[in-house]
Amino acid sequence: VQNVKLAENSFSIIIPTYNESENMQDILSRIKSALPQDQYDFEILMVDDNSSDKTADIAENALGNCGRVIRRKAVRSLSLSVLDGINQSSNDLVVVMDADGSHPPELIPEMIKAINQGHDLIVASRYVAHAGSSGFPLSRKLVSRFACFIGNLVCPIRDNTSGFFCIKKESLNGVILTPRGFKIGLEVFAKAKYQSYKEIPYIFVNRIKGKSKLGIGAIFDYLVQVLRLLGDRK
Ligand SMILES: Nc1nc2c(ncn2[C@@H]2O[C@H](COP(=O)(O)OP(=O)(O)OP(=O)(O)O)[C@@H](O)[C@H]2O)c(=O)[nH]1
Ligand SMILES: [Mg+2]
Repeated sequence: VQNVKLAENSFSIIIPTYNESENMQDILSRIKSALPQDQYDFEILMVDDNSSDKTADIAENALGNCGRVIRRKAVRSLSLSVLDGINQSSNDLVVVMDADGSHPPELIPEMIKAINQGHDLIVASRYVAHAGSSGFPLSRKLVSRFACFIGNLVCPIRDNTSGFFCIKKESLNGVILTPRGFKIGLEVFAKAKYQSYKEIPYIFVNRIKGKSKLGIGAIFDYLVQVLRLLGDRK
């Protein structure tokens, strides 16, 4: 049957934002084109950390009835923003992705399909066959590879630093997430209770507009996070 909205095609898209005004229109129009409203039933939750460039206002206008903006006023944190979004979402299934165009929303239908085939967690991955990244300098590639290598100490997912994933919220029931810094993905992949997961290949495109928020401190936070997750396993 075509053009029938299935209950399993209902989900929330959580997008953390910090000073992404230049990327708002693009990402929202790509999401809307990738997910025809006669097939998918979704809400978009942009979780903005009090951006100074009016990201939240621009997002609100562009969203229309497709979703809403959660305006955070507390301590700035990408990870806690994603958790706020998950907590306030009204569907059992959530997709988490970046706002800067690095994560192609055109992959979402494939992610939802894989969930409907019985997986609890889908990770959009740069580190499986037919995947990769474009526009990354070698230094950034090496840091990313190394981060995933040590991330494998606490979870089997190859692209375990991915910020583009889809998860059934029931996998997080009773799980206490205490992410530090940037990598909510690693925290979720290491702690969530999922029976089966799948990594789906995609090409990560380095941001074209706007500024990176990833500082050197993020690397330190990441190492502490991995050590803490290792400690939790003991
Ligand atoms: N709410 C919130 N969102 C953030 C924060 N820092 C970054 N973001 C958003 O999280 C996503 C990922 O941040 P990026 O700066 O793109 O990090 P990255 O992809 O690792 O690095 P670049 O692509 O090089 O910038 C983007 O949508 C950002 O706007 C934050 O402190 N709070
Ligand atoms: Mg980015």
